[in-house]
Amino acid sequence: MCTNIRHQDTGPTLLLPINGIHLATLIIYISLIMNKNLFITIEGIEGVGKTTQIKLLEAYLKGKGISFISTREPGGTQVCEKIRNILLHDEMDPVTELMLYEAARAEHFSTVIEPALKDNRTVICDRFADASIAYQGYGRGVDIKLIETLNEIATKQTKPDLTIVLDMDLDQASERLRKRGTEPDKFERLDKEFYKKVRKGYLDLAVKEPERVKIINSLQSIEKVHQDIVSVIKY
Ligand code: ATM
Repeated sequence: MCTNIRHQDTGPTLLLPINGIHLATLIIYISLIMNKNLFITIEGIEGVGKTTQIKLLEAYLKGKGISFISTREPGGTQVCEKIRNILLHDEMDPVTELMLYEAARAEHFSTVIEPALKDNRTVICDRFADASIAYQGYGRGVDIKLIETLNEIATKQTKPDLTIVLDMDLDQASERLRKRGTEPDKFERLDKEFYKKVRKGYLDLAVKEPERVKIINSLQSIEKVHQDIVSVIKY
């Protein structure tokens, strides 16, 4: 688990009260906010509006002057983008598929995510380890314990500080995908039953880890979904 709040030496204590709050307390509070880096992952089934919400979140963090990187899985490096291309277009055995996701994750985590977190930057990651639980575990039926073990290896036992699951009814999500009208990859060709299981995977994760995994109803307006995301981030 990465540390959310980095302590900073705030210098000599000032004891001037402003509206009942000591100036020293105020300074510490502001410096804590300014130094708080978070590891945030965004999840959900296809068609829930992840891309739009990630763009809005990036603009929000930029507006706040927060140092961040935005990346994705599978992907985020040249090697991982090559693995992504195989994963999204070729059919394969579910365990092979899992291992390719985990290989990409190990590479991405150690070369992109971990250095950014060590550099005290916030990381927004479009999908991460929970996607393997939801898609390969719930969706494809691969043993969850095996996935958890491989996730721990690939992420050096790091969990996001916050995972936002954008959630909506399957019919609405597939209607959005249909309207998008782009060439479907192998996941977009999968049937409704598969996505029902994946969605359940995400909902179960939120029950299991309610502090970390937050479900946000993405059937609401784009602006309301964004506000809900900001309200759980608490920057
Ligand atoms: P995006 O289209 O959100 O970038 O994700 C690519 C696909 O990879 C996505 N497909 N759908 N739907 C989910 C899938 N995926 C997994 O199956 N397991 C994983 O561990 C990850 C990170 C993604």
